[in-house]
Amino acid sequence: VAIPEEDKPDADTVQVLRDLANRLRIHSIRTTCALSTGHPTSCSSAAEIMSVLFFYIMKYKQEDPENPNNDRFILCKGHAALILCHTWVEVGNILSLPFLCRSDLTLMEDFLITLDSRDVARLAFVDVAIGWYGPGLGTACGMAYTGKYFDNASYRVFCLLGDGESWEGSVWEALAFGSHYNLDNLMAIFDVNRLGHSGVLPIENCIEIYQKRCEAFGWNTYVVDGRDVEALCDVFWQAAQVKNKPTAIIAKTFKGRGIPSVEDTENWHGKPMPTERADAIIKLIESQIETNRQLTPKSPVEDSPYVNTTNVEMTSLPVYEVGDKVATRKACGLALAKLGHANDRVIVLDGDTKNSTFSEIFKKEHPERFIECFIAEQNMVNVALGCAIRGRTIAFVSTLAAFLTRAFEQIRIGTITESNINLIGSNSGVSIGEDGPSQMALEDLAMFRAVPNCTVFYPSDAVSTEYAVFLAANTQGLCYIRTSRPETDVIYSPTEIFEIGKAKVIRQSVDDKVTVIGAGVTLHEILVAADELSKQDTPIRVIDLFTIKPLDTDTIIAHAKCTGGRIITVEDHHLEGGIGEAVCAAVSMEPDILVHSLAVQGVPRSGKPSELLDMFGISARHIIVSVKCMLTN
Ligand SMILES: Cc1ncc(C[n+]2csc(CCOP(=O)(O)OP(=O)(O)O)c2C)c(N)n1
Ligand SMILES: *[C@@H]1O[C@H](CO)[C@@H](O)[C@H](O)[C@H]1NC(C)=O
Ligand SMILES: *[C@@H]1O[C@H](CO)[C@@H](O)[C@H](O)[C@H]1NC(C)=O
Ligand SMILES: *[C@@H]1O[C@H](CO)[C@@H](O)[C@H](O)[C@H]1NC(C)=O
Ligand SMILES: CC(=O)N[C@H]1CO[C@H](CO)[C@@H](O)[C@@H]1O
Repeated sequence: VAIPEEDKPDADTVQVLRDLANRLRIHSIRTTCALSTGHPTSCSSAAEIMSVLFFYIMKYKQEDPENPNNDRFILCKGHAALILCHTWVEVGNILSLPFLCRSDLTLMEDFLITLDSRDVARLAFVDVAIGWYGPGLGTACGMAYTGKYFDNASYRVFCLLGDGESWEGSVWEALAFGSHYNLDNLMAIFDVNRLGHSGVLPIENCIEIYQKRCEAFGWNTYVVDGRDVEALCDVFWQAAQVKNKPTAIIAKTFKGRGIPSVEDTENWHGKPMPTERADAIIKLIESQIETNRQLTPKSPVEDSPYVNTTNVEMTSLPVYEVGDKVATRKACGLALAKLGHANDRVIVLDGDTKNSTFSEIFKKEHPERFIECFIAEQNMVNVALGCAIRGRTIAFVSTLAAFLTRAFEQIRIGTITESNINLIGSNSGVSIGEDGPSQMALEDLAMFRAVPNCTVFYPSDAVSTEYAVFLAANTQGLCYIRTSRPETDVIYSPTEIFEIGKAKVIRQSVDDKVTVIGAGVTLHEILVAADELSKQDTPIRVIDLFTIKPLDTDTIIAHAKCTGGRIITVEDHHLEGGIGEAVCAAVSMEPDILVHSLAVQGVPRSGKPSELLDMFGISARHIIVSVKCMLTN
């Protein structure tokens, strides 16, 4: 289909778009020179793409970058951050970039970060932090999925990737996802400038090869000369007519475009132009500018619904009775389904494990809010980040805890973006039994504890699991909920009050000799040990942590002091980075407290859950021995 005359940019507009691109080039060269750092050549290759997108294609309110009706833009190739900032200067939203100093720019280019944590203006037009290449397209998929299926709104999602970046596997996971879910509101633009950081990329500028690959992944595709603003306007118009398929635009570009003896040559990644040459370069580019006109972006269609994702209330108490036998993974699935009734923006993503994590219960009750992400965990976390951006949804990601480790980088990025997603890892530890060591998450607590501001829940029964799910939904920032496979006793009454950072003391007497701390399956081993020890006149105090981070240091120290300073921790996790080390760190300033930790050491094996708890030293029998040992030494 040919683009109708009325949608074609007239000759004047074409020239203004070219001029805007050149102005963006000049700004990028100037700023990077002034700061002696930055990526002017990465900016330069994308200048026409940026001017066409922001001044001819995208629909948004220039005075309100976070407006829910706006088209979204994700700069996957985050090192070109400066061109995005200068585009917004040209858009007129920010007058200049007065706050930029050298370290700000380095930080911004590395992370495309929201700068508010450093007491400078927040870049309201940046939705997601991207300095690690690869996650942008999956995040864009999440935003597009939300736009199409949850918001049912007209806004579209544009994302700009580097060709070097496209060697990341997560880009291909996202391509598979985007076409499977017919995300026709999603446009990926590949800036194929032939060069990466340290050299020439494998398929150079054979844009047809990129095109075939994207087509094979089910995308509608175009190849285009990325310097030609009319051609770019044309393919973006074509793409907007296509239903049920996302579009990939493969743009042949030149790194350092417009800069003599730098354009398309190696060794210029991340280097400002030499100051003695900068003026001449800028003059040359300026000589191609013919107008001083601005263009006003088109207004968005205002059809994005108002959403409220705050203060989700538990409308009825948990239905369990003390003594019921329920696996926490199942209680988690049931709690998600209940949460979904309390707020219609709750969504759940799973990676083909829904009948193990029991997220299938949520799916059954809220099929339109369940996203099957298949076996692509990195992409699943990226999609969830995208769904949660701008507070559009309350997103829960569930899979086996072991499989979340492969999405660790995506999880880290979540904290930089101040993302608000919740991760559920089920089937943790050796207590999964027969499935064997590859499926046993024994390092997940270490991983999530290391993430800044991540709240780590490790509930021990069905009631506390339900409270954990509701607390996570109402907690800003990343949350992790660790659940277990075995069926265990319900130990709490439905009216018990749970708070983040508050442990429960569940056995207590004046004669207690040792404080024993656990969570999840080990708590039940501790209770068995406590019964046996109390028959033998050695009562112990038992603490259920509920959250591993933040850790209830006050409760731990206070109770340890009542039991002669003796603490034993028991966990279905490796020693390194787990509950034992968290407790040791918490009591490290207390000279009279001694901690002994029981944890899974070495590589486990397949077996019956109870056999494995015993084999790896975290069963009731081992707890009894440890208590006695500690008292005789
Ligand atoms: C995951 C990851 N690996 C490596 C890097 C280091 N790095 C930064 S930019 C870059 C080259 C990017 O090339 P390309 O995607 O083609 O972008 P452009 O040429 O437009 O700068 C590399 C390797 C990174 N930022 N993230
Ligand atoms: C969002 O919904 C909650 C729960 O119904 C309510 O308490 C809160 O006031 C609402 N927030 C806004 C901004 O409407
Ligand atoms: C999930 O489904 C698979 C295949 O049907 C089955 O083998 C497995 O036992 C199921 N798991 C659960 C927990 O129901
Ligand atoms: C982390 O949490 C602290 C305390 O709640 C808060 O002050 C800080 O802003 C948070 N940091 C980030 C990056 O969210
Ligand atoms: C903007 C948008 O996508 N609107 C859609 C909302 O849902 C109805 C019914 O499925 C569609 O017909 C609209 O096109």
